[in-house]
Amino acid sequence: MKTEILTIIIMLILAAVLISGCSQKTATIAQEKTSQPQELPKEAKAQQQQAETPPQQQEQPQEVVAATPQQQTPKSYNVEISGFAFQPQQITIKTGDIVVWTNQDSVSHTIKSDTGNEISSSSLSKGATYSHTFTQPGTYDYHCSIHPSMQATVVVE
Ligand SMILES: [Cu+2]
Repeated sequence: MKTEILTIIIMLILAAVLISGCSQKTATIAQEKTSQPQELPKEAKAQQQQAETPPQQQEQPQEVVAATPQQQTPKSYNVEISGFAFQPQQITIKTGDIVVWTNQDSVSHTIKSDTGNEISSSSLSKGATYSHTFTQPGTYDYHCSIHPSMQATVVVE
């Protein structure tokens, strides 16, 4: 009798344990199912898409206004050598301008800087020319090496 009762009790306990175990299992499964939020993945997806799509930049290309440098085209100035004199005796030009000397005398002349050798021509016979481009501002005094009394000046601004 005692063993029968015991076995019944054990069986009951086992059954109880099994039932409770099963119910617990199902309960956890149900919990797992319900605990998975169904809306979150959508939101996450939307956020991802937002992150992936590059922000539309409304940057309009700035108009590049090219600064037009006021570069003056070099001018050419004529100096006549006539009557043992430079004419005009003084000229004022801009940096980059050209001076062209033309000997009108039947006598040969030269054009030489008083100091330095910015201006230095060979001996110019009648009709010959000498030209020089002045790239640096300054006052350039010059003379004829054959006739030192022939003196003149180029002022470069
Ligand atoms: Cu001379």
